[in-house]
Amino acid sequence: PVSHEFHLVAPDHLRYEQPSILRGRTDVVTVTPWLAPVVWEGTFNQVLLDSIYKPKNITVSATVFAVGKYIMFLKDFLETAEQHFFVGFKVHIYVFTDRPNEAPQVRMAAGRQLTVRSVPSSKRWQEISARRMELIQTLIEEQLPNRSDDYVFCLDVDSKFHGRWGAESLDGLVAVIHPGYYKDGRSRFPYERRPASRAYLAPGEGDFYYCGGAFGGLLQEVHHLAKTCRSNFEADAQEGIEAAWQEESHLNRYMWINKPTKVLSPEYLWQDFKPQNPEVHIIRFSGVVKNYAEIRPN
Ligand code: UD2
Repeated sequence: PVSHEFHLVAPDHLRYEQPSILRGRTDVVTVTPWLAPVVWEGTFNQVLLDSIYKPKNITVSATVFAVGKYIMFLKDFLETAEQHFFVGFKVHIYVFTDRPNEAPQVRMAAGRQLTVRSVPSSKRWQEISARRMELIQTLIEEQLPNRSDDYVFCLDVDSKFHGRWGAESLDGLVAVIHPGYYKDGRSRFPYERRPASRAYLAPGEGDFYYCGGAFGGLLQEVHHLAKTCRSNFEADAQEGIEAAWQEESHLNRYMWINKPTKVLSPEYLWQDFKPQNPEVHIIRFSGVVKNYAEIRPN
């Protein structure tokens, strides 16, 4: 089958507002220096995008981990995903948990399915968070059909959807700007700063600080990312080193070398404790406030 990734076909009957190359968002940057779009509200037409992507009959998968007490976040995550995440598309959500019996029963709309997979528990939260890369890698190898135009997003469970997250986010390799650092200079980014780690970024390196809590893209792209981050993480561990922010540090290193083809603004991962900034016109997905001492195993 021919990949339709770069072949956007719109129905010719569709009428929508005339695009302009003179007017648009002026308060934010909407393209990176390597010419990847940065997705902000007001930069895309959702009706147009839906009518381009729906006929392609793609499946959008999502992975979410709910290990230990994090199972308590799963119900809200799944229920709000029903309301906002790729509504009208074929969606397959894979939940990884050590408590499959406690997974909530959530009614999924037609065309949407949920698969719960068992994973071992862990005593260290760092390990749970970091092992996700390994499980994402094997999921893509073993479970996801080899379809060159399907997508997967990997998302933190301690979060909820509040607004549309749809076809505008689709691309080869998709990273999300972390809401905590997007106004800072790169010297303040919490990259791994020890040269001994494979996640190391030197002063003067790095484009943005991307979050570990949301990333995605085409299956083969995410597979390459997960495999690379996993092997670098494990090689570091062999040498007794754990990157400052575990897999998030390795992801940031990866995205420095492998530039994302689309960048999602912090609309796509906000944090509930932060007041909404004026350039953020809509919060689509946001981390809930949590008490680390209560929910983490250590
Ligand atoms: C940040 C990142 C997170 C990860 C982490 C570094 C964002 C918003 N969050 O968040 O993605 O990169 O730093 O390690 O970018 N989990 C469990 N059970 C546990 C602990 C974690 O299931 O006991 C899973 C769960 O899906 C959770 C994810 O791992 O959403 C990340 O852990 P976190 O939310 O505790 O990490 P946090 O908030 O420090």
